Amino acid sequence: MYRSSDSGPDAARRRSYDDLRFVFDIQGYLHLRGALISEEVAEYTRWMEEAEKTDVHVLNADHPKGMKRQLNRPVSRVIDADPRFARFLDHPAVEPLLVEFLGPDYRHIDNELYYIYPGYQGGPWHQGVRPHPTGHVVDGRFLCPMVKVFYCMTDVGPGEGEFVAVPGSHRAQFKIAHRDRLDLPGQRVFDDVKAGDVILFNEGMLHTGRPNPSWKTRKTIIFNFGRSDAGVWPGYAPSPRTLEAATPHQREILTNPARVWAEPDLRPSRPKAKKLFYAFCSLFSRSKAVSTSCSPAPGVKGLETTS
Ligand SMILES: O=C(O)CCC(=O)C(=O)O
Repeated sequence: MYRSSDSGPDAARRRSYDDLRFVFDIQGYLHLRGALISEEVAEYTRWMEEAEKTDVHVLNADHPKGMKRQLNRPVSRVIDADPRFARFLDHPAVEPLLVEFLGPDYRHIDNELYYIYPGYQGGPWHQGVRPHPTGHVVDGRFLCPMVKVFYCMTDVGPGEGEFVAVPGSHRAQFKIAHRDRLDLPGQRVFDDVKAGDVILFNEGMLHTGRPNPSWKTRKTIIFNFGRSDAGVWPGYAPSPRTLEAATPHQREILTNPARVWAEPDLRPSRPKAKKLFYAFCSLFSRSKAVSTSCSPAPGVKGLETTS
């Protein structure tokens, strides 16, 4: 409900977009409920049933060593198993958000059909990239190095191998011991998911999958993205057949200038002029007045990217 007279579809669209950007910034993730319509869920479920039958050794016959870095639970490189899955590179439910968080020329890093089977013991807590003091917002713009998209293809309730994350940890200033821990303080367990929901998150956020003591399999189509300078994760370079079948825009997303993934160095650093200034100040560090005026400014003003 809004009090202002700023109404109409454009205003509503702008406001909901602003809301999503706000939430992604502070939480590090978005849970887009009902992002896929039921007809889509039914269609993609049929694609998945076919892709599950893929012989992953045949799929990777061109580069068997690449399989070392793949999960294949049940199929990594699912766009190569069935190029129709390239749809998830620029699905309209997420594309504008990827442009906002990664830039208009965002790139593919990896993709999977990812299942959490009954009996799964749970994974280790991890982050695909380091946290960043401002959550990768610099000068009012996102420069996230990695954003992952989960197209959730099954309902997920409590005790069904849920995805779990620590909202806000993409900007954590302190480390937390997370080895061998099932629960972390501040975590959010995604136990209210419906088939057709999309979860997308900043890979700087701590996350993992919980044990699955149920009889249900949690099924997700995962697509992972980076900025224009991102390379693919080893073992995930798309096949020529996939590139040929893709649309021109999808082909662009699949065309990484860098051959393999490397995290860009976004640690705060001082611009050169400031560095010289501080060096000059340190020469006179015995003078109280000078050393006080030279104390480094707090905050993020000195953030630079290496890309
Ligand atoms: O959904 C899950 O169980 C965790 C997946 C995950 O950690 C990842 O894709 O990085």
